[in-house]
Amino acid sequence: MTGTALAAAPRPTGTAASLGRALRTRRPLVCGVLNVTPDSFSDGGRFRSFDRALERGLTLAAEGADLIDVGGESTRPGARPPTLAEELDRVVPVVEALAGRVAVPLSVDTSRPEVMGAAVAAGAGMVNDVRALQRPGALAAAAELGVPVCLMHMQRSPETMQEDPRYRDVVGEVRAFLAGRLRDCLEAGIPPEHLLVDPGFGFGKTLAHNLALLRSLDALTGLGVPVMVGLSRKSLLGQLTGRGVADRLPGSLAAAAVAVQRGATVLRVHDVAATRDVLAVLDAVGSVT
Ligand code: 7PM
Repeated sequence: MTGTALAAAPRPTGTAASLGRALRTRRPLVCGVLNVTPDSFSDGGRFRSFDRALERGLTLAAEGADLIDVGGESTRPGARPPTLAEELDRVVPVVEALAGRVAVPLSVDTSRPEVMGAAVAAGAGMVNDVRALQRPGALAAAAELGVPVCLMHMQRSPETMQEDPRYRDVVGEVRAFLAGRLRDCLEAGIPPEHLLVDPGFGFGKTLAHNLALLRSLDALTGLGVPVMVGLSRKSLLGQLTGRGVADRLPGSLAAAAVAVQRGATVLRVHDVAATRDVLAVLDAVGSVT
């Protein structure tokens, strides 16, 4: 593969159909992370967090994101989950505003069927669910919406997932879980070309578990659908480098490069422009598999 091939790869525009096409090329895509969380400092409250999220989304688009993942639930270990009304209030206005302003497809990071429906109605073209559509009604909702879906592996729940995670065979267990969810999605009528899987780095995993999954990412590409990875700024990089979250860009870029060389198709990242540079270099030397 050459630099020309990357430049010539179809760039997704704002629809689920074109996102599906871009995914089928298996060229690596960069997904920008857009967290819409309440502003704890200002009593501007939800209006200020809306403004900040919109601005951040426009920046991610300008940096060349192929996809922007909008999420209103912090899955930080131990975080209090938002109510349904809070999550809708955070996510839907941002999706609606961005959909009207950028050509980049939007994904909604949620486990709630109501949020999936409202976000797709507001212009989102994909669902990213860290609970892999296991909440009641989520599988049926996603099937009905007809958009691509990313199924992520998590052991237990965000509240408890980092309390002594254990596996007999982490790669085998994550692969078997995702294979089972893929089967359920196909049975529910989601077409295979709309499905992605993600090992869920940091979600109920120790450093050793995360490294085993990254090393053996080919076990997941073997499932036959694109693999998404979220490694950007995660604590495994802090464990490896000793750095705080603000200083993890070099580690994040190294991890992204490894993931692409091991077959990842979607990189979920905070630093879109820097990640695009990594892809340009890998592609030029034929390291995009
Ligand atoms: C606090 C801790 C806030 C962790 C946010 C996070 C993934 C995801 C997230 C991922 C997919 C983050 C995570 N991570 N969706 N959502 N894969 N598919 O670091 O790895 O962004 S939230």
